[in-house]
Amino acid sequence: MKQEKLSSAAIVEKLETVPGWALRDDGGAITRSFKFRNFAEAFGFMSEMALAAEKLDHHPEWFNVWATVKVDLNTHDAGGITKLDFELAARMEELAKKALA
Ligand code: H2B
Repeated sequence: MKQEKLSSAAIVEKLETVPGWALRDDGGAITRSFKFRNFAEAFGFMSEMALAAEKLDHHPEWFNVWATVKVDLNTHDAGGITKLDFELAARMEELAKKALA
């Protein structure tokens, strides 16, 4: 399904539903850094998220060093940020909460 690029106002509004996420400085993605207890937890999160991302057919741009996973989400097909990015962000929040519980 072709996704519509969200307006800046819609992005600001939707960011309130995913605490911890922010608009990247260049406005090209929503971004968040997750800090886990160790590498195994960080990589476990990435493994589980990879399967969820594949199901959604929406894939994160991310960077891992030891217990930190830095994530940027956008929709290159739409040339901006869409509701799919917020769906993936919400899924990440659920999973990260579980990992840190
Ligand atoms: N992931 C992200 N983050 N943005 C996209 O635009 C995107 C994707 N497009 N995963 C999908 C795959 C597309 O390339 C395929 C062809 O459906």
